Amino acid sequence: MTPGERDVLLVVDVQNDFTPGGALAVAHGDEVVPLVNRLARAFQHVILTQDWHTPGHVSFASSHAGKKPFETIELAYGTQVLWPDHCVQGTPGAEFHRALDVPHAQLIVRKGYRRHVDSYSAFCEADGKTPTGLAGYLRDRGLDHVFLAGLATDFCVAWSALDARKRGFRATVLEDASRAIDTGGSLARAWQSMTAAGVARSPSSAVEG
Ligand code: VGL
Ligand code: ZN
Repeated sequence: MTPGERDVLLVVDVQNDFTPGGALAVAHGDEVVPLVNRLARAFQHVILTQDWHTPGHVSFASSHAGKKPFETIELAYGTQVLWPDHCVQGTPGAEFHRALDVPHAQLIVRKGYRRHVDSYSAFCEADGKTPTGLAGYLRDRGLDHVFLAGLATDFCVAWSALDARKRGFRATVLEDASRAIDTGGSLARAWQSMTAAGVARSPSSAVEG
């Protein structure tokens, strides 16, 4: 397919902390960068997301006495996986990967910037009710098919794709342009939910241009 006027590429969290050497490195996370750069040139519309946490964020294991990264806790809004400190606002780890080359990106959606609420999804925070504004932005601009690439397949990519479907958008995950964290079976679960919700999966080579 050749991306058209109503198609948008959502590049999820291609940031230093999610790539090798980073605080929450996704295995082979840097390998998505050339694929994303190629894809982005094929799209008229590109949006980036940026994980953007406060110091002492509720999703950090270091904020909970006796807890280690990748353990979970129950919060008012549900189960929260605890992570190493990552993507703290204004730090080098929160910057986009240096090889990411998408100068024509039209919007950067920052998320997870409230200390007591996480946000994997680019559409809605983890409390399930606080919108980021992305759905309204897409509607206002007549964009109705979201193509997703980036990090990580089983968290921010999956949650964004599921929320896109909930809000009536088409959603396609470009599988080889994404990489997963895969903790506690999260990748298999993410694909189960995405398939059930009508999220399509496609190789990035299907996108021409
Ligand atoms: C992400 C865990 C914590 C992601 C963000 O980008 O998938 N994962 N924060
Ligand atoms: Zn995060």
